[in-house]
Amino acid sequence: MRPARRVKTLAEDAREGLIEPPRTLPPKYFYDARGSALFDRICDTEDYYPTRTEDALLARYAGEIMCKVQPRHILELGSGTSRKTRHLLSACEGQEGMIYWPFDVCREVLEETGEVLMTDYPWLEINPLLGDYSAGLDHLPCPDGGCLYVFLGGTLGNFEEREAITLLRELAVRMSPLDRLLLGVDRVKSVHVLHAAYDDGEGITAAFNRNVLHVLNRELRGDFQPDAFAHRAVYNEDAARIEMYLVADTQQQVHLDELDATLRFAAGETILTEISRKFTLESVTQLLARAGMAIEGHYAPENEYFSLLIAAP
Ligand code: AVJ
Repeated sequence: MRPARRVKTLAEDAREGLIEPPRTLPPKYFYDARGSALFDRICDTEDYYPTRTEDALLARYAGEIMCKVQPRHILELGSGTSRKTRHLLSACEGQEGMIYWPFDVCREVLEETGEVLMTDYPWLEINPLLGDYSAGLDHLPCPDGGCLYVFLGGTLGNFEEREAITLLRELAVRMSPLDRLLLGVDRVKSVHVLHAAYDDGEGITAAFNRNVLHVLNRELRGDFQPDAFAHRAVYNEDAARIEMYLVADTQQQVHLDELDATLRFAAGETILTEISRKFTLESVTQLLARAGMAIEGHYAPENEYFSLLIAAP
C-alpha cells in the first residue's frame, strides 16, 4: 500500500529521537517477530489485565455488537494475531460476503495469522493490509456496505492527545454514516494495578521493552548491550499515562553504524519507549467528540478496568 504521508524510517526516527536527550522512540518498533511474540506472552501474564478483560467483554458482547452494527466488513487497526477479534468473526459464523481486513505493521504475523484464520473461518474472505497507521488512513481501501473499524487493546493510548485526534479524525472522515468504530480503551485505576501490568512479575514486559534495542542493533547495525539497560514503568498521574523507559545501568557508549552516530549515556539516563494513556469515560468521550465521533454503545466489566466503545461518525 502506498501511504498518504511518507512514514519515517527507523533510521530517521532514531536520528531524531535517540541521539540527544530527552531520548525517545516510537513504540511500533517493538513489534518485529520476536517482539510480537513477547507481546503475546505479556497478554498471558497474571499481571497484564487489559487483554483478559477486553477478551471477556468481546466474548460476552460480540453477538450484540455485530447485531447492532451489522457490518459487511471488519477492518482492524493493529490486528496482530487477531486473537480477540475471533469473537467478532465467530459471531458472524457462515455469513456469506463477510470480509475481514487485518491491518498491521508486522509482515510475519500478518501472513501467519491470515493462514490460520483461513483454516478456522473457511467462509470468511480475508484481505491482509501491511502498513503503518501513522502514515494516515487515506491509502486504505474504502469498503462499502457497512464497515466495522476495530481498534482494540487500548492501543489508542500509545498516541498523545493531538496524534490520537488526528488519527480518529482521519477515520471519521472516511467513515460512511453506517460505519462504526469499535474502540477498546484502558481506564484510569489504582496505581498498583497499573504498575504491575507494565512491570509483570515474570519479567516479560522487561524483555519486550529491551527487544527494541535488539531491533536497533539489527536494523541500524548497533552495539547496544540490552542487558545494560533496566526496564522501568512509571504511572504519570497528571498525564494519566504509563511511561515506559529503558534506563542505562552505567555510563556507556553505543555506536549505530548505519547512522554513523555515537550515543553517550550517563548512568541512569533514559529512553522513553512507550506511553500508554488511561482514560476516564469523560476523557474518551471528549477525545472522540474532538475527532467528530459520538459514543453509541459502551461495555465495561464491573471493576471498570477497561471499556469497549461503539462510536459513530
Ligand atoms: C499494545 C499498546 C495496548 O499499551 O498496554 C503492553 C503495549 N506495552 N505492555 C499497552 C504494552 C507494555 C500495549 N498496547
